[in-house]
Amino acid sequence: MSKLFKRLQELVPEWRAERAAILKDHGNVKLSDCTIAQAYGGMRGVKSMICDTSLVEPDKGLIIRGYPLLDIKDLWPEETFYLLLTGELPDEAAKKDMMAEYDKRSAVPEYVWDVLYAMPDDSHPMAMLDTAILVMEKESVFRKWYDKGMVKEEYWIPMLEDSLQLLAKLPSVAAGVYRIRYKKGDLIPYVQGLDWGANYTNMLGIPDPDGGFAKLMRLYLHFHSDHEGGNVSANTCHTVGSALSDAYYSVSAGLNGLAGPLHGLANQECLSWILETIDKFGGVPTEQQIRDYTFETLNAGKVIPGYGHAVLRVTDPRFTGFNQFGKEYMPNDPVFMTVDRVFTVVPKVLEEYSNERVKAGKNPIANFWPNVDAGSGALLYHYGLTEFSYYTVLFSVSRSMGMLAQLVWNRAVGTAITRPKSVGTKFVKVMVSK
Ligand code: NMX
Ligand code: MLT
Repeated sequence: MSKLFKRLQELVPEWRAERAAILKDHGNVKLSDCTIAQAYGGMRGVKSMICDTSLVEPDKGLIIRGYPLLDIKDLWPEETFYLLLTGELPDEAAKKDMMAEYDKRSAVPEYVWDVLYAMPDDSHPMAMLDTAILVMEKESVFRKWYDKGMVKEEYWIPMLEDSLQLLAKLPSVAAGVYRIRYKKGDLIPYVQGLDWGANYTNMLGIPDPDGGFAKLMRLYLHFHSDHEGGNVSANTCHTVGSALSDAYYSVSAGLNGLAGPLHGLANQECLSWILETIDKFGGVPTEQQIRDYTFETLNAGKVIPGYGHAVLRVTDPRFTGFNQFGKEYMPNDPVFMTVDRVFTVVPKVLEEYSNERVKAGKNPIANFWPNVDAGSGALLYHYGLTEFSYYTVLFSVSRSMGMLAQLVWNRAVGTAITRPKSVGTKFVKVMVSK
């Protein structure tokens, strides 16, 4: 029995008792109102779900189980998952135990490779990853237990097993997607005893003589792991899971949302935009050139990828952490230098542009600052991962930790099936006429 499982066995009854007491004593307390603008506007800011794994404060950014991200930036992803689930930082023994739990479950069924090799050569890597996850659904322990019959209190146990199974295989599957999609040769096997991040790096097959890429990978996997419950991927996974669909269905669904350009695909768009500017100006662009190109992009009706956020109103600490990494390990890399210079220019341009939009009767841009996607691509590019249409797969491997931790937690506390009430335009018109 894993240390994680044992600890959860102790914690789950406490969480249930806490939830029951809150509901019994304060169930009628109002958390939020919802205006018509919010209903039309993606429910922005409406507090209508509970998520304990992490919190995003508009003026601070990601806080995982009470720890601001940059205070725990050196955690390895194995530790992140333990923290997300239990709310506690694992000691060295628990970290090693997590690695052993992944090792035990790392073998990828052969049929996954058959399916991936059979996909069209020009499939998007995200479509490949999501298909690979979905095709493994038949392995679900949750579904088997459910079909046999289990009590609600047990739901989290097979959900945890499915989560560990999936997480243990994801680095191999994601690296396989890379090697198959970009025709890099044979698959590279998983190495028992090597950590999750280094294993993933190794299986991509990109030379890493000084271990710098593995270091970046651990940071990357940790930073993207969770962003509270309302983001598109987590929220989708949550909704699908609330119907008691198993982890394979739920995570695959969540990742289909991550594949959108306003969400996780922004990281590929970002690097593409940065490389375009370098190409256009024949090297690291000047501030004036970046300013001109930013306006050109906006005037063409496009968004500046990597900037703005639905919740954040400051620079994303994940961007700050990646920027610090770049300054330490690749200060003279032209792609990194461009990202850094863009950071000094784009927020001011977005502010000016937003003011013009308001004068023209449009919505302001709510946040001018970089989000997680603005800088990560330059770091990956530096280490030789240059196929940027692959970048959202890396985000996915990491985000699966948050989605799965939320699924286990929700099944542990008995969260109900999601079913908000929708209203029609007629209803709105009647409301406003009163
Ligand atoms: N460039 C140009 N316009 C923008 C930008 C931007 N970076 N950010 C927001 N706007 C526009 C937005 O399109 C909207 O216009 P309209 O009313 O005409 O539809 C207006 O400003 C108001 O939007 P906001 O309230 O500021 O932002 P919202 O919460 O709706 O959306 C994002 C948040 C993140 C979707 C938006 O800022 C965006 O599209 N950013 C660029 C894409 C990106 O970086 N996405 C990655 C987010 C992080 N992640 O990994 O998921
Ligand atoms: C995320 O990491 O999910 C993004 O920053 C988007 C969000 O939080 O809405």
